Amino acid sequence: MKLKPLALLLAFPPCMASAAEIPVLDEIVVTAQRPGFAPFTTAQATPTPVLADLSGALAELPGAAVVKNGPLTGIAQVRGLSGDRVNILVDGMDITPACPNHMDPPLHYAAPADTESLTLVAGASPVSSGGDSLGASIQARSLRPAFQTGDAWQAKGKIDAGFSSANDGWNLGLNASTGNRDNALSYAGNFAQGDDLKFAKGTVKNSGYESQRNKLSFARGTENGRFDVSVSQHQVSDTGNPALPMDMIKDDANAVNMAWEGKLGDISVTSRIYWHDIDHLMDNYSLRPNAGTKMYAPADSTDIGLVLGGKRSMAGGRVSFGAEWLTNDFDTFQWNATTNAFNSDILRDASRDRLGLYGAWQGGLAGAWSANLGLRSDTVTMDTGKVRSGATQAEATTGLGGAFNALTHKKTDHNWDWNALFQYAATPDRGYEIGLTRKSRSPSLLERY
Ligand SMILES: [Cu+2]
Repeated sequence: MKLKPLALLLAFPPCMASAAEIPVLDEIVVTAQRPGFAPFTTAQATPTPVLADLSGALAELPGAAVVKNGPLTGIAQVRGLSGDRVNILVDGMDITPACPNHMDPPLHYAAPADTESLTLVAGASPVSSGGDSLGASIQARSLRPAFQTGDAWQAKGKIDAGFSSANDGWNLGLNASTGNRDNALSYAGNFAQGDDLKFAKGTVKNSGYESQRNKLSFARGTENGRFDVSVSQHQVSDTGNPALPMDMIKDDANAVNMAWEGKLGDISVTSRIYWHDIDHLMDNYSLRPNAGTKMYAPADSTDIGLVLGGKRSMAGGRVSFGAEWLTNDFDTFQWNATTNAFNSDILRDASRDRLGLYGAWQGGLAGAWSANLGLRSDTVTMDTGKVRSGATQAEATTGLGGAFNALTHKKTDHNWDWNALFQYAATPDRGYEIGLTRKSRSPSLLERY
């Protein structure tokens, strides 16, 4: 008999009410893009905000590894291809590292505390995910300012902090935002510092780091889309690169990134224009003992990009098309600090321009088959100036420098890519994919010259 009250309770739980009391909700119509053809090798990570460098999050993804040449230097490697062979976009920006040793690979310019997601397509990827690369595609995306409901401005904030006793390292992430129905404004700050890494019998020399990142973002909702603009500043100082012959003494970058996405008639449009400028300095004596010749090497890399893409329903599926125009200006030279004299140019007045055009169709085939078929062209034009050498900084006329200066440096490549990806949905939770792609890339400025 003692069990009866419990049985009654289960039969008539407190939340149960008569049908007449159930409120009838308004019909809600959700309008969104249907998910695209995502290759099965797509994986996504949500980085922990207390990472000093975002590349640490990449190692969690299947097929990916990180070549860690320093605490803020993680070069992406996916299925054996690394560096420039992997296509990496940071908030849609294709960033050319300034450092000839890639102390500053693209993910170096993403703030971990501000990064919402890191997406990897490890295998055969559609041409729309990028060109001029042989391997995987990686996209880092930061938090965008969020609109609120109603006309009143509402404020939100977030603080992330971490400490590591192994190197007395600390990390601070700040995010403050305010917005209403049509406008949103946010500030993101990410600060990290650490000393040399300690172990039982000593320290790992040149493994300390210091970074400061600040970003202001504004978003405006329009009738048929949204406009975003962000201005960011990135400062790194006295960061070791124990695996390389020099250390990163300074790495400052500024960026302006503007995007609009929305609908133009039946077409979903994404557009972006950005400027990203890096001022890099490395040397072989400030952070490490050096009894030999002391050298330093400044480098400057400026990227400007214009990206336009569209999608619309067509031919029983979805057609996507786009154009990307990217230009990079690059300079780097060596200075002898022991004699306080110019040593030589590595690259002088170098430039690399790329125009990418693509078109793709994706949709269902017969039965449970679906496909993504794409074609892409990238035209890459490179050039560089004559190099100087010696304390007089005269243009070289003899030796290797003279032979290089006697050549014509301008080169143009026409590269073609295509992809044919097929998926078969055997059951709702089991599928098969087969894909064939042709990928091509032109050498980087440093590889070519
Ligand atoms: Cu460097």
